[in-house]
Amino acid sequence: MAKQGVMDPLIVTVAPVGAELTPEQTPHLAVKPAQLGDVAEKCQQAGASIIHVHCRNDDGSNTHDVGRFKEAYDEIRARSDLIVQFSTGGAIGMSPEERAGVLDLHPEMATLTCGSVNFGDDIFENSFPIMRAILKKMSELGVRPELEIFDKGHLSNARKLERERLLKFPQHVDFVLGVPGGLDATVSNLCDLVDALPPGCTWSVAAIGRAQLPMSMAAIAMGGHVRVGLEDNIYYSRGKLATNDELVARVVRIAGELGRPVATPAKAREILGLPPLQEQARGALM
Ligand code: KMH
Ligand code: ZN
Repeated sequence: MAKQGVMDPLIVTVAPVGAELTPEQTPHLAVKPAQLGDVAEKCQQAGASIIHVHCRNDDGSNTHDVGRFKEAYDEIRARSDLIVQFSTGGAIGMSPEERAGVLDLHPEMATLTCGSVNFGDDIFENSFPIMRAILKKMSELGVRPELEIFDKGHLSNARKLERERLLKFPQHVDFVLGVPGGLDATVSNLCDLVDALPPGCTWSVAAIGRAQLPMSMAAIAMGGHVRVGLEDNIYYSRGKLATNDELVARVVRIAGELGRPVATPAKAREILGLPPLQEQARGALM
């Protein structure tokens, strides 16, 4: 995995859907697979290289139905080269088996949240048995994890999984900051987390709500990568709803001002050590 620096290409992940957002909150929530395809195309044009995928039923409710994820994948792949990263976090209340079921489709990447965390009034449960089961399935199926870190102890948990030989470092890590119940989205917390990373890891920041823009700017300046999108923040500015591609375009513009080019999906695969798309036996998902 490549070492990252302040002039290196920036990987922009777009997280357009999530599990918490409702269609009542924004008209820009992609509910149908074809809408996700449209978002993927627009976000790749704007400079994104990874799409983090959750799916919805037509009525907007959450689903981790494997068939729905396959439809979403096909729509995304028909209209973009983006690295497709499935969520194994799902929604609060989903069973671990349901969350991990989408791995059967052999996506290039999927998330692994590295510990339980308060999540508003709920608990996002990621006990060691849950993490081990998801990770075992990922390594059996050759799916690359992105480690989701909501709190500093999640890094300790990841190291424990490494000691258990279920995980090898370096990995690509996403710091999810500002979730009510998780670590606050501050630059000093981010610096602390980056300092605590095992050598060679690449990292990005996903900050919630109005912290998304300033924390993205900090990550760009520090040589990290960024995640934007409606899963984490639905506003472009105070009171003005955003589209996913507008949020991508803004961080790309800011990165350009700071002298950081944007990674194409092919470049992002190279940085992350993923095989090129054309070499993947599963150009279409199984
Ligand atoms: N919706 C959250 C409970 C992930 O995608 O891996 C979990 C989540 C993390 O969004
Ligand atoms: Zn997610």
